[in-house]
Amino acid sequence: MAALSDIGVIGLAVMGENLILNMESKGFQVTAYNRTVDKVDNFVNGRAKGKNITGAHSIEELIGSLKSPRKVMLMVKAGKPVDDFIELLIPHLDKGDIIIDGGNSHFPDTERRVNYVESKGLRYIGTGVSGGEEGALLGPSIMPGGSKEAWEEVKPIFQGIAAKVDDGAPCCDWVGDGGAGHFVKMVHNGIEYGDMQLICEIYQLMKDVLGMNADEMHEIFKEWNEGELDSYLIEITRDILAYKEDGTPIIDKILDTAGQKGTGKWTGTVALELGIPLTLITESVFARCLSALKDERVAASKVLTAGPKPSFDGDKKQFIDQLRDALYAAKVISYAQGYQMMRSAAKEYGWELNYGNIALMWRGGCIIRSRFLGNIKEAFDNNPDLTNLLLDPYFAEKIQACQDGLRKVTATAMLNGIPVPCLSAGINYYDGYRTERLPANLLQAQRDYFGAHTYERLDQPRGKYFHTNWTGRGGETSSTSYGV
Ligand code: 2AM
Repeated sequence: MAALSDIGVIGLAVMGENLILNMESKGFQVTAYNRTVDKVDNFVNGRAKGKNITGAHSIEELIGSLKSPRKVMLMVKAGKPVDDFIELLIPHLDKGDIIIDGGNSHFPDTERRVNYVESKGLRYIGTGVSGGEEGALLGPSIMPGGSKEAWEEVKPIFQGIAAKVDDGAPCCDWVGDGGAGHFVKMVHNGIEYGDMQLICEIYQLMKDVLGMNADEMHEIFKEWNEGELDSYLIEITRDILAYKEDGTPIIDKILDTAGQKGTGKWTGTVALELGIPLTLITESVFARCLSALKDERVAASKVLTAGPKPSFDGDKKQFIDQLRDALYAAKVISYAQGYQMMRSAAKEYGWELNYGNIALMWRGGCIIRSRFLGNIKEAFDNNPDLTNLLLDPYFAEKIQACQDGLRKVTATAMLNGIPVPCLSAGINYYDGYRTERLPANLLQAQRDYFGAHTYERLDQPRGKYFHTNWTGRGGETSSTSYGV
């Protein structure tokens, strides 16, 4: 009889298969199962041939092949399939066994499943797995959360297969209770949306304002990737710009409508629910939505013809340096917003998040991997209670050095009629965050005028509320006193 397996994986789509092959290559024995059982045999006799991978043809066979405490990882479509498999697994599992969901589940679902599975005497982990198909095979970023006592059991496997950075540190650590792992994965995806849109805005400025061609832009991204912008997304942008089809850059032939699978939207929605100004990421989601209205945009371009035509008569080299600074500054702001949201969620959901470790988990293996995440890790390691990344001494100096570039680039874009929703969200946040006195005094006055919502005063202690009878008709009753 074959040795018992260290882990069972359900779901033989590419991500599942690649994770299994990764686990096996790190010395773990794995059992593979799939709803459509034919795929089990195809896999075992194909990519898994000759490896320490066992195929199971039923849930019973899968469960019977596992070492105790049993670990079963779901790599199936998010949503109902995860709940269905949990129901199928529960009757076969014993106290202390662990169900792991490695798919792209929304964190409230994971939060609910942790409670449910724990109520059955079992343990549950919901984990973000990032890095796409290649990451799954060679080393993804893994963000697990859920039943804390299960962590020691799965740690050797997860850290064994995760990407490693510089000093060999794995891009995987315990994130927190409940849905914390999938929450952090969701923020990761939102940040990915923001990073991508920022690069796209810079690209459009290079192309339409500076009139650069794909080869020229390729050279700039190549240079940037050797400096502090060094990251996977800059690297692939560099390579995309160099890619030719029949001698011409393929980028010039690709339709300008963006798709989305919804995880960026979740990030924006949750930010609104938490009341966090996650402006840059949210604009990046809307930018995709606007891009999708291709037919409307084509029609509008014939009607709304008033507006500047791009032109540039300044110092091109200087503007390219400003573009680099703008990209860096906006990226710092986007991450600052993402971290602010994680802090707020931790408070709301009672999670103890280690922000430095989160940066380390994203440092390698995933789409947003970058050199700069090493600096973010340092910032939170130096001060785990940092309120805002922009206030860390390193980043405060950096953002102040680069803000002028972001400002000039955004202004130039607007004067040239180039839409830059994310760059402008970045500079607006920077200026908003550092403004001691915003015009919300007027806003409070308006609210008090029409709704008797009251206001606090600069010349009185915080927490004391005042109402003015603005028109002489409203009386002295404030809304709090009549309970609206
Ligand atoms: P399948 O091969 O039987 O379709 C990615 O789609 C993975 O999720 C596949 O392993 C797929 O199984 C599984 N999957 C998709 N929908 C499912 C469902 N409703 N129930 C169970 N597994 C499902």
